[in-house]
Amino acid sequence: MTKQPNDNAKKSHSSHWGAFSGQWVDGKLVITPHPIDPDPNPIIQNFPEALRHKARIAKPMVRRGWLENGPGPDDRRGRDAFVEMEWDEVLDLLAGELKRVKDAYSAKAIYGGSYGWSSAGRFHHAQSQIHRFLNVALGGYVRSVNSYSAGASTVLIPHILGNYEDMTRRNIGWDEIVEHTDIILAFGGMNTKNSRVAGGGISKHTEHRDMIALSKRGGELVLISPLKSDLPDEVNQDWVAARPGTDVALMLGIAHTAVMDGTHDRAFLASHTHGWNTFEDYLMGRSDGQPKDAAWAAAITGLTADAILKLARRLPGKRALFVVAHSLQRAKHGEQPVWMASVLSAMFGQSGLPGGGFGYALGAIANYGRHQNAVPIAGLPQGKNGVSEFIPVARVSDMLLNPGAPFEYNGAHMTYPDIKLVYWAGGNPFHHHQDLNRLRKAFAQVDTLVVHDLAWTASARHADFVLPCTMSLEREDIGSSQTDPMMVAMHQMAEPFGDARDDYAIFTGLSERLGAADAFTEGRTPREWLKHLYQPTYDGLKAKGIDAPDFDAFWAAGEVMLPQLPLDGGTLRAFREDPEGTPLPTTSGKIEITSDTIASFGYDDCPGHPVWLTPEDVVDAANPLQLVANQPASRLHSQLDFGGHSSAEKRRGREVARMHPIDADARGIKDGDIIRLFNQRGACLASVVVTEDVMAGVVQLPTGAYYDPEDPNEEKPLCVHGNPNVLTRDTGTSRLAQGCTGQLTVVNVEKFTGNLPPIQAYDPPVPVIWPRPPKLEAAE
Ligand SMILES: Nc1nc2c(c(=O)[nH]1)N[C@H]1C(S)=C(S)[C@@H](COP(=O)(O)OP(=O)(O)OC[C@H]3O[C@@H](n4cnc5c(=O)[nH]c(N)nc54)[C@H](O)[C@@H]3O)O[C@H]1N2
Ligand SMILES: Nc1nc2c(c(=O)[nH]1)N[C@H]1C(S)=C(S)[C@@H](COP(=O)(O)OP(=O)(O)OC[C@H]3O[C@@H](n4cnc5c(=O)[nH]c(N)nc54)[C@H](O)[C@@H]3O)O[C@H]1N2
Ligand SMILES: [Mo]
Repeated sequence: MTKQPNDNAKKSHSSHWGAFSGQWVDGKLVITPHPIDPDPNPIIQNFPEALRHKARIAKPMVRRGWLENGPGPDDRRGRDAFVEMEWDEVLDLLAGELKRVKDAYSAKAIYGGSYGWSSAGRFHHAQSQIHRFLNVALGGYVRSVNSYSAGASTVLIPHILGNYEDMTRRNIGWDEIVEHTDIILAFGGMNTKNSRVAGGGISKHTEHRDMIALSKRGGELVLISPLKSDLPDEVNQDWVAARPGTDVALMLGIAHTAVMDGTHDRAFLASHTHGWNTFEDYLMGRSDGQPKDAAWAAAITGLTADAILKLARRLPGKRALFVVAHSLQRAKHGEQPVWMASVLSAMFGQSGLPGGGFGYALGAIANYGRHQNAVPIAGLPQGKNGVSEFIPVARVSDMLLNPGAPFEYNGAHMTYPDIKLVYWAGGNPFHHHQDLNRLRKAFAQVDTLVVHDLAWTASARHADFVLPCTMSLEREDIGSSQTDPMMVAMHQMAEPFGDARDDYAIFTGLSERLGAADAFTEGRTPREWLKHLYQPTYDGLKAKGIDAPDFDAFWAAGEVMLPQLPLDGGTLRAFREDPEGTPLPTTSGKIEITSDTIASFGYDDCPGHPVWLTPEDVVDAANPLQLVANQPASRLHSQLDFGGHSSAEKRRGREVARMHPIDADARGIKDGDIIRLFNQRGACLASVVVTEDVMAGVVQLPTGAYYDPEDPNEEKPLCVHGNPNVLTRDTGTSRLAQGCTGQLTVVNVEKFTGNLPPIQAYDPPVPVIWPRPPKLEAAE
């Protein structure tokens, strides 16, 4: 293994932000994007400063209250002191606690959902590591299903169209869009700050180029979003600023107009869809007395009826693509816009056509709309989970606060398990979860909370065991994704920070103590695992007659290109071409405009066809502004928030909120001020940019600034840094999917005039001595 961080060689690496190389020049790490990337992500520039930042965790730590009182509920989590430990001592202690919980309650008392993006890399992928460890060494864990990204659509799409991966990864491709599409209605936009990010890393960021090519050919892009920046300026001539959360009303208004004009494709609806008539009765107001016409939609969306009519009349006869960003469904009743966009796509006869139809989440992440690899890429095998209990991922606080309580999910009646130990590696719940003051209460309930991270996130600060792990730059790995042709040898370019260890080494140490070392490691070193994981790709290349490099040659070259499959439109195109011969895997075998299965669940918050439902959060005198809490441009979620690029994008050390001049003027707020955003759940500070690029009535604050409570002893402390999840509501999308709803809520905003509290989120806790030195004890 290359061990000298300063050997000055240029080394290949990969991240969720793309492929790059790193080189030490005069004691500084210089990061250069891979030359084949036409639109590199500046987020990779967070690495150099992050590598040795004070926010890194240097040594294992255990919470003092846990040492004093042993495991058990404790509301001091997040405001307690920490005690430093050596690895052997801390691993002995933690292995003992894992065994205690397993023996006393079984593995059903361990929550190992551990949601989070971790770092790129097939082997050190923290989610795979933790799940393998819990399965192999403890017999399993309570898991989580679905994601914060696509909580509603992952459950809905199989009911209405078919397999989620197939519909989102094989249905629509950028190459076909550039060639065929006439008009895109982009609900939530296609912001390249988002599409330059991908699970596993994409080597060529081509979305910007492709949108420009489409536009040059005469393709129209219509942005429907509260933020003008959600489409690149060059292609953004048509900004439709509908009120956030009202897209379904707009879509219904378009659908109503098409029916009135007779421009909908009745033949396609008859041959390829199920349940049009029931839906049409609702659309035309025959079942509820309210036609969903343009005037009705105008009152809800804040657009004019004329604008809605005009938009609807731009679609007939065109190759039309309806794109719905993840964000629309990360909100109350998030199932509805996804379902309704699929209905629009069928009404205009576009489903399954090249470059037409329904493009779910296209442009939200670089993995969508691309070619699939033609050879396999391996992941770390996770073993078998002996526990069958699970929760929809965003119900974590509900679970911890209400053990044994009933809840509904996708037609099932379930109960929350009774969790004693929570184990997190590779995620930051204090980034991703809603209503953080409620999450603090939830984490106070458990016996023991374990966190592996590379930095002092608020999740680490709330843990009982804090175990420092390496950054990907400090270890070797293979970078690859199913939708990218370049496999990257991720070379090590720095020594581990402090006493940090790889997650693999930490889990190996615990496995040894739990008598499962051989089962966990299979006798392989990390380098041997990389060779093992490379093998299926190598075999796949060989089987195609490609002169594939063996592992050593791949490692020396730094990369290998993989062949890819042509775009074929997946099962939806096959269904379009032959609806009888290749039916969709839905209940009816067709596109479900009405789902008899969903109707049979009897959910008022997700009935049998798409409907407009009033959101839970509506503006009122107390909370007059809608908050859009979207993805940050300057980092991935909370990752490396302390890095150079992320820090440079802040103002006065705070995350930047944006609001319209009308709303700012009404509150005496000026560009550059510090504002306080607040509602009944919490409050945070942010700096503010005043701009007409945000629609009036909306304040936007991206996620990801490390949660930084001014006084953690308070029940609802002020976050001085700008984490919007102190404000968001912890509620599921509906009883169907129970997905995350973090994107939207309502708040009030005022100018902050007090003394600006310092940022403390990156200061590592000062360890205390424990037990107290014998000298002091004797003096008592
Ligand atoms: N309000 C609101 N909230 C949201 C969203 C929203 O739109 N609005 N979006 C949601 C979405 S879509 C998502 S996907 C989630 C994302 O939520 P998360 O995925 O939890 O966020 P990250 O900041 O990526 O967390 C990854 C953590 O893993 C750590 N890490 C990195 N590499 C390693 C490693 O090798 N080992 C270990 N042990 N740790 C490592 C990082 O330091 C970081 O703390 O947030 C959700 N939350
Ligand atoms: N730079 C960067 N890129 C990322 C990520 C990141 O953290 N940083 N995270 C990645 C992940 S995990 C995911 S899941 C994707 C997330 O993909 P998305 O969830 O689609 O991304 P967001 O930026 O949260 O939202 C996109 C836009 O939707 C708009 N919007 C919000 N509410 C509404 C609404 O009700 N109606 C309409 N029409 N528009 C609305 C907002 O203006 C917002 O900018 O992004 C990925 N890309
Ligand atoms: Mo996500």
